[in-house]
Amino acid sequence: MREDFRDERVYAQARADEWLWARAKAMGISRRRLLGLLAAGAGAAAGLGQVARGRTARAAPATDLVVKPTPPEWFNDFGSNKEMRWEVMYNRGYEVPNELFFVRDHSRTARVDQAAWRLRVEGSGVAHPQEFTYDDILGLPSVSVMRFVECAGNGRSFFEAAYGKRAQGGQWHLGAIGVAEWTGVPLREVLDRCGLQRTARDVMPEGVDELKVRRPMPISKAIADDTLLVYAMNGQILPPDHGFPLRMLVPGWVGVANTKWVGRIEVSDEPLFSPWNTDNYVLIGPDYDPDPPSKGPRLTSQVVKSAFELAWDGEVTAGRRLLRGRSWSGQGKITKVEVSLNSGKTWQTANLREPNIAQAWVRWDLAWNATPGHYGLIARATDERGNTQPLRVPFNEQGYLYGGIVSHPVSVT
Ligand SMILES: Nc1nc2c(c(=O)[nH]1)N[C@H]1C(S)=C(S)[C@@H](COP(=O)(O)O)O[C@H]1N2
Ligand SMILES: [Mo]
Repeated sequence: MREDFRDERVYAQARADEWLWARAKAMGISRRRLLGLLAAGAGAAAGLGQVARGRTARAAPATDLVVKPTPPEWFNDFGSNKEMRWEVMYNRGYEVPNELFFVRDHSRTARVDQAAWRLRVEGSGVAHPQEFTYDDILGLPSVSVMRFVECAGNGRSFFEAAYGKRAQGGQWHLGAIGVAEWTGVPLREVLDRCGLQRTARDVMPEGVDELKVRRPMPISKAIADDTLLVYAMNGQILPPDHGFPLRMLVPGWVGVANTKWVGRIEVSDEPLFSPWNTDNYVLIGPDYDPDPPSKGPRLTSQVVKSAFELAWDGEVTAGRRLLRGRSWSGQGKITKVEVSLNSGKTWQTANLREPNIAQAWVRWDLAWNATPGHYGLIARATDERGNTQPLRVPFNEQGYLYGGIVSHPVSVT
């Protein structure tokens, strides 16, 4: 049977299985013996450095997939992906604390030994390929910026709400986003030290995770002032789940560009391709044309979105309430947020609170005299470039960039 590699889960599982076979082979374990080990249970296979899942073995407990605690009060659980529940942000500060930050792992969190780790920079676009140790990186000029990291699939479940047809992938609501203060070395500083050539065209950071996730970007984005190799998050050492020892920050762009656990960077005179810009993270659907070798337009910036700091389908007690939420855009600052308390019949303008940082988000609020009943609350933001949230967005098979307005169900009791 041919597997459908457009399905991210199938793709990831196939890659994980290949990795397991390769690893077993390297350890001199035959295919037959490996199957025996797997049949004997996940524990026996753990000696291979990982627990097999899916087709060949029982699912590993979800707790093995990420390192930090992810209690159900804070996160919706999608295996190796943990969606932040928006109610945890109610009336909180600007950034998302590291403990509450969503996690998106294509396979699982990589555990990296900082002493053995190296960053290798190579390819036709650099004159002097080089390796950097962790200390080398810490010794380079650094900056701190407040930015979001958001999964391209954030809001995916709303394709089903809009079209009655489910897009492939985790059915996120709106919690696959977080804002943090990221500290690190501008990627340009590292590339310059490797003799970046004027002919360089594409840059592809690669993770040391099981799947070696690697998502190319154009040189223009790679040398931007705020495109960073990050080693600290909200003033703490980068946690394992978020890419320790080093991750990319590619502001405003699709989450997958923010490669975690970076171990290698390829700089090339030629356009670069990987499954993460040919098969995945491209728009496939009736409104989009293929762009060979990619199956559709390759994703770059995130779109405008808004979320209420409220439980999904939650309850609010009647009375004078302050509705709160946040809006963001990959393309600039948010300039306006409108809220409808009656499913779009009438709109009011929300108060924006400082700070309002481009490619991060803005907090907003609106007084609400809540009377008992069921409500569909809608927020619609506009950014400084005039991008706003449409009624709905064209369907794409993998459910990316759902920036349409969303009706947030709430009961007032
Ligand atoms: N190496 C590697 N980098 C990765 C991923 C991954 O699975 N492996 N997931 C990407 C995706 S799809 C997203 S949305 C972000 C999520 O970052 P976070 O887990 O720190 O929130 O990391 C990106 N970087
Ligand atoms: Mo993502």
